[in-house]
Amino acid sequence: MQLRDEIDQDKVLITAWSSSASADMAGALAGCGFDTVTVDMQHGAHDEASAFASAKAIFAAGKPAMLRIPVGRNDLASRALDMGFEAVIAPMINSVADADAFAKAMKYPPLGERSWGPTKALQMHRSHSPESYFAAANRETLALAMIETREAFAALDGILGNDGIDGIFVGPSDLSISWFNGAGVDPRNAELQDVLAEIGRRTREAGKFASIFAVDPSDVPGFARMGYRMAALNTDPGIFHAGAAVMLGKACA
Ligand code: 3PY
Ligand code: MG
Repeated sequence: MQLRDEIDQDKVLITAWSSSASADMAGALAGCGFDTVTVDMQHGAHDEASAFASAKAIFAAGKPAMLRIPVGRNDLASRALDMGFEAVIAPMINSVADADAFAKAMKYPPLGERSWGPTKALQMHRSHSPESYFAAANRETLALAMIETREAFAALDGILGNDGIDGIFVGPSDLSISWFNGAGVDPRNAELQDVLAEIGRRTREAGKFASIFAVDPSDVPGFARMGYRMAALNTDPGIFHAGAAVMLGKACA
């Protein structure tokens, strides 16, 4: 599948973040030059219908679709793969047990307990027969565990040690809340950057894929030096605001 191919090339990928419950908007983001689009069911407005329609729209625009599930909704993780999403991001994976439960839902036996039924995925990925999809799915679809608390940081080696976890996705906002014991939301805090660097380095050393949410696009080159190979750039309202500011600035210059 497309996302695994691109990850294997070790490029730094940029994902758009779709939070408006609109497949049209998700498809439009896919046409804007991003490498992938992530549909957000944790904090975004998507429900299952808009998320699954978005997967089709993103795929139709030639890009791989990723889904962030709400906390603990591992049932939606396997369903997302059946609907053709190529990666699932699971928030608040704070322990080895959380990672195990997520990986079980994401991977077919012997790695996990994913149930067979990739009807829509097969419709999208026509190069696959049912047999070849089954053989490829555990490697080609990605389980990304969110590291966004002190507990998750403490459990990092155990989480990375699960063969069904392909990589991590860092949530720097929640991590800052947890790291500084609720003092505030401060994802760009200087002290936190060392923690982000350590997570990136240890993930690479474990041979796994490191990705992260960038609250500011200018942070991405630094994240790449820390070992991260995917960054999410803001949400669709944020992208609108930034684009509108540029256009209005030119029009009113
Ligand atoms: C965080 O920064 O906590 C996130 O979950 C980013 O989406
Ligand atoms: Mg978070």
